[in-house]
Amino acid sequence: MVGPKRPLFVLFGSSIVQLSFSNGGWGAILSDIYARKADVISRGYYGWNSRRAVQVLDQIFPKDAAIQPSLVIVYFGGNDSMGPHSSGLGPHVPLPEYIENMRKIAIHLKSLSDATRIIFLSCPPVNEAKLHENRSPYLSELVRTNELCRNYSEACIELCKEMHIKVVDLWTAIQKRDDWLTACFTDGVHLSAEGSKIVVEEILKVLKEAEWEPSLHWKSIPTEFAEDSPCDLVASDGKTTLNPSEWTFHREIQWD
Ligand SMILES: *[C@@H]1O[C@H](CO)[C@@H](O)[C@H](O)[C@H]1NC(C)=O
Ligand SMILES: *[C@H]1O[C@H](CO)[C@@H](O)[C@H](O)[C@H]1NC(C)=O
Repeated sequence: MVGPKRPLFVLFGSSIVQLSFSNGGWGAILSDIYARKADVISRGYYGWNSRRAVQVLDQIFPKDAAIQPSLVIVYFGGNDSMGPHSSGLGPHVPLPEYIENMRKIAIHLKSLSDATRIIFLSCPPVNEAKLHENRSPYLSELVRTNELCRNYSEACIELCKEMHIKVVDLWTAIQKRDDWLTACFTDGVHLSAEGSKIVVEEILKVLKEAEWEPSLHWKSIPTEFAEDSPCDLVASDGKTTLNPSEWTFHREIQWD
């Protein structure tokens, strides 16, 4: 642990979470936006489905932890939605089980503390042609279609409505861009920096609009050690100092 205490944000999910600190990913962007405000940490597991997530929920989010997360952003579904393999092995999770697993995750997270907020991300689309092109000689054929992604996305959104959980409809959000097929992925599945920007925009929109008390939107969270100091840079008047603690002009995008 390091001090002072800041709100803890946890990103929990499969590869779209694990890779979110790579290549201008959405985890890295959130971490930058919340610099000096909240600690954004990743519990992302490449290749995981919701079944594996449920098996380790108590280890990742112990109920008796001294500090509970203020926000958990959850993403599972891409791997679950892959078609079943004839051997019974592989990441496929049938839709009804996926919904029950996501429900278990939500119930567990809600039980951590009254102040733990949750956002689910639904399954994003895939570029089917690109996936086909990238077929790996090391893997059995994977059945992955955009229609399957949509069905898992819709089921996730439905569950969130029922459980009053905030949700980002990634399947729809990504496809709003005309060039989504080429712009939003690195390999047809995983998000490029452009795809990640959409994820960030959607998450910030939820955080801004949520009626949560206290608000978790970045502009509402105090900046650590933001007081003026005689050690700050001296202004051109030669008498005062300039406090840089709230500066954001280094960012390529001025996030709202
Ligand atoms: C997706 O859901 C629709 C409507 O429930 C269903 O008719 C369709 O078969 C599903 N698609 C796949 C690929 O499972
Ligand atoms: C699912 O897992 C496989 C590896 O097992 C990975 O290649 C794929 O990108 C993952 N997809 C998502 C959307 O998490």
